[in-house]
Amino acid sequence: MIDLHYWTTPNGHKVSIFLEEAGLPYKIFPVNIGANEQFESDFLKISPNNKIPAIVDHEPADGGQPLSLFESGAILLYLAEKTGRFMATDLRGRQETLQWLFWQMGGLGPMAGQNHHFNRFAEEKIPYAIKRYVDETARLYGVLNERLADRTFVAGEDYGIADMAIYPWIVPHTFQKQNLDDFPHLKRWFDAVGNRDAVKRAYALVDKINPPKQ
Ligand SMILES: N[C@@H](CCC(=O)N[C@@H](CS)C(=O)NCC(=O)O)C(=O)O
Repeated sequence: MIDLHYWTTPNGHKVSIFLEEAGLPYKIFPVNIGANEQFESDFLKISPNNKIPAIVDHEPADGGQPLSLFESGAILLYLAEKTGRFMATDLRGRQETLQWLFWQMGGLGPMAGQNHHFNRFAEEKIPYAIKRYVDETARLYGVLNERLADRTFVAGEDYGIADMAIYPWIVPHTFQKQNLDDFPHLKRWFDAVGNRDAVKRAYALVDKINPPKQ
């Protein structure tokens, strides 16, 4: 059994998508980041950077004590290695996945996150900051669009953890002031990933855990 410390945000969705895709048994422990639950001492023991997602694997492959992990990229990699799924194991295929996983973790996630912050959440609307992050998000969408011009999924012909890491950061594209019609290859991929049953199940958790306020 895997404990998933989760909230209904892009980084949270990455891990729920993996767990649904792999059919691994898991239990959700909601961490309401809007209510500052990420700062509670029990959670900090698992996730010292006070952010979701985090997991605890009660059946690690070494048969030892439960293993806890934070950082969504590290979690996806761990789960791919644990299950032997959703990442190529040959030298070159593995590097394709890792590059794009790290591209998401170091580029798309942080830049789109700042885009959300300055566009939506900041009380003071700072035109310079909004433009900087909207433009950078557009640049990254362009890079991804090119990448998807001649392959089905981000790492190649097989769907995997790079797709799972990136998809949740494209879902709020309207928020990020991006139009998917400007990125046709990305749009084709986005629709294909969004139509997967496991992805739909992962997103259905939102209504259960953090339903939109009426
Ligand atoms: N690099 C981290 C980022 C995680 C992250 O930013 N989580 C956000 C929600 S998407 C969070 O928990 N924020 C709470 C806070 O910053 O206090 C990862 O990918 O796991």
